[in-house]
Amino acid sequence: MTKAAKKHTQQGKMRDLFAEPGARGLAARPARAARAPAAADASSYSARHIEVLEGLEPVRRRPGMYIGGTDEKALHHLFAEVIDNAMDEALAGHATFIEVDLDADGLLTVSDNGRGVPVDPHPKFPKKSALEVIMCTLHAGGKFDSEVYETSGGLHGVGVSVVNALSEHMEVEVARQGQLYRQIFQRGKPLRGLEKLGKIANRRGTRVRFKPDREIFGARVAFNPQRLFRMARAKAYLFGGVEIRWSCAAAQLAGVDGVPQEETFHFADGLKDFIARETEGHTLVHPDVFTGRSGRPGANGAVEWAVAWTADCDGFLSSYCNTIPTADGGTHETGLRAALLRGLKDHAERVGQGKRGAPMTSDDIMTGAAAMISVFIREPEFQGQTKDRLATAEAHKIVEGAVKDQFDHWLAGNPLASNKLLEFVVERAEERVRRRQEKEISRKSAVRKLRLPGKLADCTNTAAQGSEIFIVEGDSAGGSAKQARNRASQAVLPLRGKILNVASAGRDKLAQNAQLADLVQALGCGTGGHYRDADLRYEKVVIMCDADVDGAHIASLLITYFYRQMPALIDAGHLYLAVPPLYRLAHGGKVFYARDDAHRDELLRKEFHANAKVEIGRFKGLGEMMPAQLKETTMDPRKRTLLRVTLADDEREGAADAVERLMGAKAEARFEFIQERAAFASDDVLDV
Ligand code: 1YM
Repeated sequence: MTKAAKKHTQQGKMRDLFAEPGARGLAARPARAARAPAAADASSYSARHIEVLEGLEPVRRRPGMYIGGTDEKALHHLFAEVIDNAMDEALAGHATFIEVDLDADGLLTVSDNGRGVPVDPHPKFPKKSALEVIMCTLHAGGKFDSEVYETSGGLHGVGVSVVNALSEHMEVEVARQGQLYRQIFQRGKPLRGLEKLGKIANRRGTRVRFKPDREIFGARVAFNPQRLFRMARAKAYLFGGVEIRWSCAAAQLAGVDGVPQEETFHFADGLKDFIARETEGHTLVHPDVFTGRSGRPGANGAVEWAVAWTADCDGFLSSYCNTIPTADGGTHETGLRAALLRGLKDHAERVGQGKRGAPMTSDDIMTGAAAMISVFIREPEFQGQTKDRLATAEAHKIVEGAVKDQFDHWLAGNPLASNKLLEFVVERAEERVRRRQEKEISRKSAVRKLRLPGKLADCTNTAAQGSEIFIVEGDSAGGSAKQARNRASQAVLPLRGKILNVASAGRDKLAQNAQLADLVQALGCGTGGHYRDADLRYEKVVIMCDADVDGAHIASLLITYFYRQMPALIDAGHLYLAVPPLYRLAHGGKVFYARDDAHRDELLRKEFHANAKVEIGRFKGLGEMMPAQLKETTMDPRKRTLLRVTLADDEREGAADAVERLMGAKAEARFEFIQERAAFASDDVLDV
C-alpha cells in the first residue's frame, strides 16, 4: 500500500485514496441531461447552444462561493475543472489522451485530442466567438437540454470560466477542423480577440494553459506537483479508455516526493490495477480481486468496481461519480456495501453456514476491504457542505443490483476464495461483538472507579473551577434543588436522614456511614491525611438546609464533619452555607423574601406602607418551595447570598473544644453555635 494510503488507513479513514481534493467545490455544478451518439461530429455543437447568463466579476469578488476558498485545496479545484472538461471529452468518445504539464513558473497546461472547444461566432454576440463566451461568461455552457454527453462530471464552460476569472494568465488553443486558434485572457478578460494561427493538419483538440492569480491566492499558494500527479493518475484508473501523459518539466520540481518528470498512465484494467497497486505488500485473505462492471464506462448507469480483502490493514473505500471523487461517500457506496453483505449472507446460507457466529454487518465485510467504486450517472446530485456526497437514490439501486449479481457468481465460482472470505468476515463479526462486550465492561468499571454515588445529580462541567455542589437534606428538598439548579455548573447531593453525629462517632462508624461515604465520593478529594485539594471536584461546596432549627442542626453536623475530616477544605475557602428564605412577603405585585424574623421586620418597615396588608408566608422547608423560587432566592449565583464558612485564627485553637462541647450535648447549644457561625460568617458575605 502506498504511504498515503497507509497513513490513511491507520487513521481508520476509508476513502480518498488518491488524496485527490474533491472536485466538488463548485456549488452549482449544473447537471446536464444529455445523450449524444458517441460519434457525434464536431459540427454537431455550435455556438447557438450556448446560454449566456452572467459576467465573471462575481467570481473575482467572492471566489470562495465558486471554489470553496482560496487555499491550496481550492487552487487545485481549478485543475480539476479543466481536466474534467478534457475527461468529459474522452468519456464521450472524442478524445483518447489527455496531457498535463506543470512548468517551472507554475503555469499548468492541460490538453486533449478531442473536438476542440467551439469557435464559431456566437449568435447573440456576433462579434464574439463561442470560445470567448464560454471562457468569459459565468454559467455559459452547452444548453442543458443539448445532446452532448451521456454523463458529465465537469462543468463545461461554467467551470472553465471560473478558472479563467481566477487566473492572471490564461491561454486557450483550439485545433478544430484543420485550423489552429488561440485566445489569451487576463483575470477573466480577453486580451485580444480570437486569433487564427493557421492551418493545422495533424492535431485536434483543446489546450488550456493557465496561471492562478496571485492577487486571489496569494504569492505563496502554488500547485503541488504531487497532488496534481495523483489527481491525474486517478482519472486514468477511473477510465481505462484514456491515456494520461504527465510531465513536470521543471527540473527542480521533478523527483519531488516521488513525482516523476514524465509518466504515462494507461490502465487497461482500471480499478483492478489500482487495487492491485494499493494492496501490494499486504496479506490478502485471498489473492483474487473481485472486480466487475456493468454498462460502458461513461454511459449513463455504468458502474465499475474492484474489491480485495486484506488481512493486515483496515482497508479503504474510494468512490467516484463521473470520475469525480466523492470523499463523503453516498448512495453508490451504500449500494456496494449492501450488495457485498447480502451476497455473503446468501452464500453463507447456501453452504449451510448461515447460523454461524454473530450476525454479520456491512462494517464487518468492509473492514479490511480495499475497495473502489466508480459510477456514471446522468445529472448526479450531490449533498453535504462540500458537495462531496452522492445523493442520487438511483445510484444505490444500480450499484446494488450490478454488484450483487456478479458477487453471487464470483462467490459460487471461487469456492476457495469465498470460504476464506466467509471465515474472515465471520471472525470480524465475532471480534466486533467481543469488543463491544469488553467496552461495556470497561465502561462499567470506569464508572465504578469514579464511584460517584447514585443519588448525586452531577453537573455536566467536568472542571472544578466554576462548579459547585449543593448538599441538601432530604429527598424532597433534593428534588426541588435538582429542578432549580443550573445543570452545567451545579450538582446536587441529597443526604437522607440526619447524618451521624460525627463528634461522638468513632473512626469506624464514620467510615461505615453511608451518607458520609456518598459525600466523600462525590467530592473526590479524600479525607484526613489523604485530603488533596487538587482532587476536589467542585470549587464551592454549599450546605443547603432548611431555615429552621432542624436545618441548623444538620448544617452544624456537616460543618463539624468538614472541620474534623477536611479542615483544609474550609481553609481553602471552599465551604459555604446557602441562605434560603424563611418568609415570603407579597403585596401589590411586590414580592420579597426574608431569611429570618429580623429581616422580615426590616423589609416590612422599609418596603411596604405601614398599613399595607402584606401577605406573609412562612416556608416549612426547602422541599416546599417551588423550584423557581428556590432558584431565585437561594441557588442562582446572580441573586443569592452565600455565607463562606471560615475559622478565625483566634477561634482556631478552641474550635475543637467548641465543636466537642456543642455537638456532643443539647440541640439548643448546637443551634446557637450555628447562629454564631452564621453571624460570624455573614461578615464574609460573598456576592457570587
Ligand atoms: C483541456 C480542456 O475543455 N476540452 C473540450 C471542451 C469542450 C469540447 C471539447 C466540446 C464540447 C462540445 C462540442 C459539446 C467544451 N465544450 C463546451 C461547450 N479540454 C477541454 N473539448 N464541441 C466541443 O459539449 O457538445 C465547453 S468546453 F460549452 F461548448 F459545451
